[in-house]
Formats: sequence, structure tokens, C-alpha cells
Amino acid sequence: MDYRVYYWDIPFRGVFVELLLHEVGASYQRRDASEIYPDKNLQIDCPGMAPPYLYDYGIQKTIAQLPAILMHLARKYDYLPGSAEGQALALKVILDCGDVLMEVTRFYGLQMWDKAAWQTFREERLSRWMQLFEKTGSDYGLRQDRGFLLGASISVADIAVAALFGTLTHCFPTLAKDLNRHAPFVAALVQRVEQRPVLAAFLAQQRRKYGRDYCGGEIGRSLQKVLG
Ligand SMILES: N[C@@H](CCC(=O)N[C@@H](CS)C(=O)NCC(=O)O)C(=O)O
Repeated sequence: MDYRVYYWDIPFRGVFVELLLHEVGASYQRRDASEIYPDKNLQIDCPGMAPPYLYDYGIQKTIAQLPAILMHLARKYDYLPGSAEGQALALKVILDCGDVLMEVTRFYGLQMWDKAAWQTFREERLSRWMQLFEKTGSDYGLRQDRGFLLGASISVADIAVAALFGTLTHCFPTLAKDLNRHAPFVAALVQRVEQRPVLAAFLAQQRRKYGRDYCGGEIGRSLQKVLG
């Protein structure tokens, strides 16, 4: 066994970690986040405020913060571009994904969505986020039928973008047309990544288990209400 992943029974942030682990062929056991959060938060290495957590058997340490987990795995399995610039950009893409998650959930449910607020967000910010990923991909050679977000080979950025937009459009199918309109190359990339055999098998099994559940709590219900 290579890793343990601690997360809730939802895809949201956990799917980023699990997709990358499947992509690189690492073995892991999924554990409920409540085994660490909140009571044992301070007992892990570099205490993390909230899940996901990754326990790495190789170093016998637990890592928190999704971007740190993805960068750790990406470095280990050579899923980063070679140049310093490319590596900074990969981290930037991961952080962008995290920002989108925060915005979609209104900073973890600080406020609930209503139809008007959602519509404004969808038209003004979500569309811009999509265009921004599309611009990055286009700049690095992504096309409708080929390529990756940051160059000629797959990197952690492709996995992150698939985890973000693949999950969003699966859970809220109406958003597929937004992605196709604002980021057609990214939409095609997400499909190509999701169709990689090892990822397709994992996603099929996860989607059977969770259905269209995206994130938890009241904000999850609020999203379903405006988008369902
Ligand atoms: N910045 C952290 C955010 C972690 C986070 O917000 N986790 C959520 C689930 S996705 C949670 O369980 N939050 C509970 C809390 O913050 O108390 C990361 O990227 O890993």
C-alpha cells in the first residue's frame, strides 16, 4: 500500500487526489476524514486545518492542503513540466482550481445561492474562469483533438482541470454547455482525460456511488436548487 486518502463521501476536493493516484498507478486506501478531522488535526505532521489529507507510507507523513498534496505526488511521479516556469504554472493552475471550488461554494457556504446571484456568478465569473483555462491551454498547444494544458505531455494540471470541470459538469450537466462555449478545447481535454482507461474505470465506480452529489452541507443543497 502506498497511501491513505482521508476525505468525505463526496467528490469535491477528494477526486483531485484520487484521480492523480489512479493516473500514476499508486495504491491507496480511502478513509473517512472524521478519523483525523477535527480531533486529531494537531497530531499530524504539519497540521492541516481540514481534509483532504494524504498519508504517504514512503515518508510516513501526512500531508494536508490539496495543492501541496498534488504537488507532492506530481513531483514524485514526474507529472510536472520540466521548466521552472512550467512548474510555477502547474501550481498556478491547481490554485486556480481551488479558487473556483471556493467561489462555486460561496466560500464553503458563507452565503447560500439564489437564482439571481448564481446567474450573475455564472455569466460574469465562472465564464471568465473557463476562458482563462482555455487561454492557458491554447497558449501551450491545446487543440480540440489533441494536446494538454501545459504542453506536449500530460501533467498534474490536466488531472486538476479534469477533476474540476469533469466533476462540475457531471454533477450539474447544464454547465456542460457553458464549458463547451467558453472553453471548447478544455471541454475536449476533460473528456480525453476522463476516458483514459484507468481513470474511466475509477470515475464510473465513483459516480455509481455518489450519483450527482458534488459537495456536502447546505451549500450542496443550495447548488442543487439553483442548478438541479
Ligand atoms: N485549503 C484547503 C481547504 C480544505 C477544506 O476546506 N476542506 C473542506 C472539505 S473540501 C472541509 O472539510 N472543511 C471543514 C473545515 O474547514 O472546517 C485545501 O485545499 O485542502
